Amino acid sequence: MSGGSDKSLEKGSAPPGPVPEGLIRVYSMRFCPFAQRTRLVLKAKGIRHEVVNINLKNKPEWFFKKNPAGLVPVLENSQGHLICESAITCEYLDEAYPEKKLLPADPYEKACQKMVFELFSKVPPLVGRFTRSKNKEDCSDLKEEFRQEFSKLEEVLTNKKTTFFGGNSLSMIDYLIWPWFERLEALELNECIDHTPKLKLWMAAMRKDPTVSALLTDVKTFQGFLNLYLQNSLEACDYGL
Ligand SMILES: N[C@@H](CCC(=O)N[C@@H](CS)C(=O)NCC(=O)O)C(=O)O
Repeated sequence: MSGGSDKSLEKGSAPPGPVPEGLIRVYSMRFCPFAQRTRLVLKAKGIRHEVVNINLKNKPEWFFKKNPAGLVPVLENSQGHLICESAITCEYLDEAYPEKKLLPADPYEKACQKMVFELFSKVPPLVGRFTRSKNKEDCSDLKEEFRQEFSKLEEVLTNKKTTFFGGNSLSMIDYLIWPWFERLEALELNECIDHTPKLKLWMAAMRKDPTVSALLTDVKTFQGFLNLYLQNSLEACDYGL
């Protein structure tokens, strides 16, 4: 069983065999924020799982049979069911493994989590744009966009008067949005949360969660990956191994 730090499988590699009974597999990439959502949920719920890392710059041919879009994360269970799209994988895990529920049972509370998810939805593409434009142009416009998106989330915390987005304890929505906040420091975007003190406190509280802290990537390693990734290096996914 792999915990997630195995080298990635690439073009020409043999496909992994069927998933053993009692285990679920996630196809992942160590630095992918979407796959991190799924890994956080697997870990938080204590689900026995294995991680198969995929080299996304040099994908194995067989990976398209797991997800025709060629994206991670993908879940595969011992019945051969395949589930892709990070938010869908997380909801699936919460339903298929009902112990330690991360989503609220109450329909209104669940709807509130989904509304926060929508409110957050501009952040991942913004991080993508920022990552690609770094060092190439002045990023003050993008930074202003970050500030605007973050103030929408600050407002949620202000109105709710809770530490986390679903209440006073950590729940699904916090895990779904966390991976992009974890990367702010490595991207040198920390200044964008200077005017959102509640979001800052939320980040500090998140770092203390045992699941979050177990899956943290240190800043230097992430920057090392990013550097290779931006040069289109085939080795980027395995940086630091
Ligand atoms: N909407 C997808 C996005 C997943 C995604 O973009 N994953 C990236 C890695 S962070 C990927 O697999 N990229 C491979 C590619 O673009 O070819 C989800 O939520 O799962």
